[in-house]
Amino acid sequence: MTEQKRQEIFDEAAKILKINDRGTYTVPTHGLYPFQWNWDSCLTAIGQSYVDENRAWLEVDTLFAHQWEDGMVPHIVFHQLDDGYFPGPDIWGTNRKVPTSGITQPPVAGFAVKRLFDMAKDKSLARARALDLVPRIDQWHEWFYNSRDPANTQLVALIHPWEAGRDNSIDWDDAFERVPTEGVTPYTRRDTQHADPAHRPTKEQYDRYIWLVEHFRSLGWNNKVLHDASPFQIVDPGFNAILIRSCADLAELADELGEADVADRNRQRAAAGLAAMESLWNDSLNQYICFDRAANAPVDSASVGGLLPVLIALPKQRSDALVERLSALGDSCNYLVPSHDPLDKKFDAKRYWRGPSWLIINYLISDGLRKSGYNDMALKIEAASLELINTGGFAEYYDPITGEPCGGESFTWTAAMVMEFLRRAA
Ligand code: 2M8
Repeated sequence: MTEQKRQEIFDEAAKILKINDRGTYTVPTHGLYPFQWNWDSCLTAIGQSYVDENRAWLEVDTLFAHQWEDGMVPHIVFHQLDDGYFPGPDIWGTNRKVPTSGITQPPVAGFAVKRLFDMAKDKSLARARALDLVPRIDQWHEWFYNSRDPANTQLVALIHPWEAGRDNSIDWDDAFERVPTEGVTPYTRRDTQHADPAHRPTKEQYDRYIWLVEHFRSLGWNNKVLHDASPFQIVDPGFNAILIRSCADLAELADELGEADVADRNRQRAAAGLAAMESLWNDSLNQYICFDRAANAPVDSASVGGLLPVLIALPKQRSDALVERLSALGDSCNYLVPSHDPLDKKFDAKRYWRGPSWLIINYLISDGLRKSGYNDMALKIEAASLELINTGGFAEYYDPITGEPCGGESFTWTAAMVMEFLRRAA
């Protein structure tokens, strides 16, 4: 790719961040997602720091201004009413001054804030902002182990697929059967008015998403009871890897800032989580897999969640195996990394998290690969990502076989990740 082309792509990415900027937070895309999403914002801040460091810190600050008293950081903050999205604040009923959802999302904040700090040109600004955020991220991490790991396994469970961020992954299919579809208050979906319904979750899946929301709402969003009361409890290796990596990064950052207690606590969490991750290894699929805690059974499903542990300091034998897996996936599609194995009969190339490639996932995976020295595979994934952008624009996700852009357009976190890919390719 020529220098001129790279500059054009960078400028386009910066334009998208600006278009979706609402002053103190950024929406994932106009129309389809009109509020602030948790992991979108943290990853977006990394892109924003290329153009305006102060604005990048503000993005994360705004999210943490809505942290719950118990430590949870909600998955959506409904800053302004907008009936273009369902389910809105009235369905969540969390009863907060600025309404939020009542569940969380992958905790990338520790990872992202460390990255913002490392990238910062204005070190005194970075120090001040990081010092303020570090204890709050630590509190969120503590919340996870208190609320989502009652038996002290050192692995946390999700209680709603939206928490994973991989909303309709094949990983949840069997466990989701236990979530009723009856008794849900009638509703009108809005997502299918913005995006192709064939690329979105099904009606049955939406019924179950909403059943869980109404169930948790009936329990007053009390995190002391939600985990045990949920028929859906999944231990996702991808989600746990993100938490472990964020704990490790927060520990390093806290050390640099002289916050020894935070550093120690998070180092311990990362070490314990890393050891526990081994229980999710599956020899026949040659990758990590989910564990269905409510059914007390492993989930035999080869999704990208099981590859995300490359983000953490795995034993070499495991990371070698995951690189082998990535290489095999590269043989069965044109654009790494598919969210599900294309050879599986349930693979669906265009349906959201059941097959398509997502650039945020590519970013996280290639970051982990580079950190542990697998540069060739990292380069392959970064090149595929830039090719997708070059031919398909800044989409929400892409068909990994044809490269066709799917879902929302002018997508914020896609743009932010591209800035990082361009830097690495420079
Ligand atoms: C998607 O999820 C939301 C619900 O949170 C939705 O479909 O309505 C997911 O891709 C999620 O990972 C992402 O954070 C969100 C906003 O981009 O959209």
